[in-house]
Amino acid sequence: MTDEVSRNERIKEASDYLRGTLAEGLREEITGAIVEDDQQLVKFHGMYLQDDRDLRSERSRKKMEKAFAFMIRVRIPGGVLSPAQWLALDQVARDYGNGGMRLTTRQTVQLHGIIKSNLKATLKRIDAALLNSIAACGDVNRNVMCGANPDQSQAYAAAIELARAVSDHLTPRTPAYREIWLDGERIAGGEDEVVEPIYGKTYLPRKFKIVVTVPPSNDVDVFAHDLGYIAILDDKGSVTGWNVTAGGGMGMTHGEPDTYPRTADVMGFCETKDAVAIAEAVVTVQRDWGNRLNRKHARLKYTIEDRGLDAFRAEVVRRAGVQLSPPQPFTFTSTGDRYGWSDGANGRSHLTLYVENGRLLDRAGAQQMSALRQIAQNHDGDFRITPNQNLIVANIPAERRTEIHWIAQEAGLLAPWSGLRRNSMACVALPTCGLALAESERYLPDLMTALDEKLAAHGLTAADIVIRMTGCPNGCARPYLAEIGLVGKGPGRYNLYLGAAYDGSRMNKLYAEDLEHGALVAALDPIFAAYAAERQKGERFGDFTIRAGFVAATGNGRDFHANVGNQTRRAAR
Ligand code: SRM
Ligand code: SF4
Repeated sequence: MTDEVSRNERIKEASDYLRGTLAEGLREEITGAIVEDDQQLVKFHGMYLQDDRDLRSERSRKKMEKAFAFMIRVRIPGGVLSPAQWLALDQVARDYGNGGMRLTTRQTVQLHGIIKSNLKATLKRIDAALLNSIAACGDVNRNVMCGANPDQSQAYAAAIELARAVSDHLTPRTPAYREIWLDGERIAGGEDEVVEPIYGKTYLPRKFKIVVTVPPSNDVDVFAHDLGYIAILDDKGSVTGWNVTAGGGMGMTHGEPDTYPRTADVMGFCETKDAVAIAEAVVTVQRDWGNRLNRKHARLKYTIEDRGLDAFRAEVVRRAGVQLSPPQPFTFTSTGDRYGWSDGANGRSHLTLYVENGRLLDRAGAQQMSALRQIAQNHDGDFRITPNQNLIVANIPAERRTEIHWIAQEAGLLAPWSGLRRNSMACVALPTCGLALAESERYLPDLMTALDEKLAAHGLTAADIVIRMTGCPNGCARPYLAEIGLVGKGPGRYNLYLGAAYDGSRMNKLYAEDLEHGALVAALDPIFAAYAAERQKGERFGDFTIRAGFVAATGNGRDFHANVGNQTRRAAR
């Protein structure tokens, strides 16, 4: 490590609050790309420059520029959209994007395939729908997630209110977004602290992620995020306050044990009135204490590991000017979604749909974009994207239940029987993700078909087993919290992790490396057989793989890489 701040720090510092040369770059017609420094800055505006990796070699052979296009990630706190907003995004996706919408693991929508000359028009349409993409990416607080479980409407109302309050409070104040994308007038700059009172000129050392959840559902995977709020309920189901968690994160790099996924610590309990002040204090401590030299060591999880939780908590409490009392008891039961119909308030109902890997498209036999458009056109409730890449059509009046059920069924949006599929997630990976080492979204369905055959043979078709795949170790589908985690190592090859807790409280452990399709199925089949034959009543698959000695249990932080290969029992490979 050098003593020099990382290149991104210099780019931020020189950017004039995220302007850089983006406005000029947009006018440049010779290329579909933008210059390198602006590629970093545009993330703070919710966009990534990408290219279609399927076309790379052909275009290079023809000496053509890469097939550049942008991905836009919309900011949607708690994943809640009105029907009008849904329709606006659907229209934009078809007019300017690749025709589909990608529901993400953090409750947002990504639109892929938007060429540079259409960026402004796209963002103006998004703005007209009262949405934006400010800080959906970049070294700032990202989209704030909120548990989407529709069962507890009273507590959900408190949770979404907190998620929105935190999101609003931590949204960057720079007018750059309005100036560049919406043709806003340049507002005369003020003093630094007026422009960005919380972030300052160089924003945060790295991305920052916040979630709010209501037990017993841990659908947001609270322990995977920088900062989390767990609702504490009284016996009438009202929220009395929040346990605060800090220091979770999933990213790591293969072969670099100094990088590791980490589950968050529970720091203490706060009242609702203090929750936003705590968020600001956590963010500013990370702003000042976080590592700005090495981006691979810059997330809050490393700050807490380096400084210790006690010192971190003391500084947060000092800056917030409020107390954190000891954490209160809570119980999580799962990280999954509750599919199908559930009753809401005022005689209305919610329908949780299954969206395979979050990808919505009109395909032969499954016209999913069209189906959801049809539902939205007559809907006066709302849409909620779940943290598992699924979608809830919320607040449906009794008279529309049958029609909506039928439309969803026709489009293949009802949950399948397979317990594996119901509990699956895969990140985008190829062809758009520049960091992918292997396929993910395009491969997991085929792998699950092969695994489902094996599970059926062992009578486990309906067993709820959490499986997640990513195309690289960055962890975008939170694979280290899956009972079966699959992480891309190279083309067609994956590392296999086992032993996470079903409720999201414990990470998994590396079981086998570099497996291709056949080897993956062969590695898992005997473990399924053992699970079918030897599991105890109610025992989850992840817990079983530890008890049966296939992997050691993972504790926290650096322990993720410890005790790999110390298993007492290995399945034949
Ligand atoms: Fe992610 C980078 C996609 C959730 C950890 N992530 C990327 C990029 C932008 C690739 C890049 O930097 O060039 C991917 C764009 C792919 C594409 O073509 O669209 C990408 N991440 C996604 C999404 C779309 C996955 C999905 O299939 O749903 C998720 C969008 C979330 C959102 O709406 O905001 C997504 N990413 C996550 C999560 C899960 C979460 O937050 O709950 C994680 C792990 C949690 C965490 O942050 O620790 C995650 N993404 C990363 C990392 C590793 C960060 C680290 O600390 O090391 C990167 C790479 C980086 O930041 O350097 C990354
Ligand atoms: Fe890309 Fe890796 Fe994230 Fe998958 S996990 S979307 S391959 S960065």
